Amino acid sequence: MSGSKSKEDDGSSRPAVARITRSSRSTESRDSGPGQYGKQRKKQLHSALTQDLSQMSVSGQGSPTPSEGKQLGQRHDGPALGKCGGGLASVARRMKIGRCRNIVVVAGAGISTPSGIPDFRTPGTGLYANLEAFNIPYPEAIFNVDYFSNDPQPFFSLAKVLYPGSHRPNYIHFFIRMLHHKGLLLRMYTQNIDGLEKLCGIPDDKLVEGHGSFATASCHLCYTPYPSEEAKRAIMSGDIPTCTFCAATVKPDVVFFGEDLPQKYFLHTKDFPKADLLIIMGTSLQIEPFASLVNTVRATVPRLLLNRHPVGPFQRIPLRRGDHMELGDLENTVRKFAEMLGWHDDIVELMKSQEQQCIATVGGRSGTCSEESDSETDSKCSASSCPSN
Ligand code: CNA
Repeated sequence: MSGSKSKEDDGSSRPAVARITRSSRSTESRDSGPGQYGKQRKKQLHSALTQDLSQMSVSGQGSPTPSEGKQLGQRHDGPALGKCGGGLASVARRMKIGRCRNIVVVAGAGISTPSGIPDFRTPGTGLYANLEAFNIPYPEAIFNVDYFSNDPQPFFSLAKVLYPGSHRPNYIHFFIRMLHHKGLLLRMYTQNIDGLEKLCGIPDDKLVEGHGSFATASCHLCYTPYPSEEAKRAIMSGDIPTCTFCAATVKPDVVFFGEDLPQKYFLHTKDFPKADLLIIMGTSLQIEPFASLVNTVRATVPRLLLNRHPVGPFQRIPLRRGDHMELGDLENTVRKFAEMLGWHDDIVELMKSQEQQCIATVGGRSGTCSEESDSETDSKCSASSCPSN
């Protein structure tokens, strides 16, 4: 975790780049609505639809009707132009011929919905649609540190759902681990706080948990560290853990709005310029600085969005050259991707062996099964497992 989360700290003692806080981004400014921007966008969309769309690489599960295509031109949030498919296959081809050896993954809550953890924004099932349970006035309050200071209960109720231990990583997590196993993962940047990346065996040095995690805890006021297991025990049994130094409420080191991101996040300044493929999965790209991070790969680097609908720069028509998206259920998409790469059986095998280890570790006891991270590293990628072979 960042050692410099203090809101009192004006950052003047550090270079400007050393402190980035988490913030929610306004959706209004990006939606086409009345006003000049809206008009320009409509015009752009209209001409784009009449152009040859071959450079757009968009596909989706299910075949969209002509009216869906039209809707897409107006508001880019439904299944997209299926007839322009091939994005996934084209990226898989690049990977197979060895042109992607430094892959960066940016992920969000959508990779964990198949594990039974609700995301924020999916209508109906997302946490934002089910706020009554948390008794908060507006969705972001749940991650607002001032709100937490007055009333930690809403966040603690959510924490009970998200605390590592009750959910298992799914096929998508293991696909990312397989990227590492094949020596292709430069780094995974996750916004998730559920710890499933670690649990599936993605090693620490390959992982940036940009919004922190439940692995450590500290006082939300003076940042005195607090034993994470004790914090968990208190929160799970409905108690409030308090700081041994100042008696303020302790919170797991999940990054709230306005708090600094962990120092590890700054690895992005090295990673993104080095990336030769960016895979973005299961995120609405509504939270900064993650949302803008995806724009920092080199202009020639392909970006692949795997999500239910277009988000961030993928809402633009035409797409940037080299941008691809595959829309639909993420687990199905990733399975399809793995099949194209010839990795499906390996992933299933990996999942099985991890589950067996988990059963052996936990035995009859309840609790979290220990992480067994991949011992393979990029350099150890064996000749037969390297996708270029
Ligand atoms: P979000 O805003 O809820 O967006 C999730 C995106 O994933 C949406 O675009 C969904 O359409 C898409 N999605 C969800 N499920 C699927 C699926 N099965 N197939 C395809 N697409 C799917 O969440 P973000 O991650 O963008 O927002 C960042 C917040 C959410 C972070 O600060 C997290 O801490 C926070 N969060 C994390 C978790 C977790 O750790 N599992 C859960 C809920 C919220």
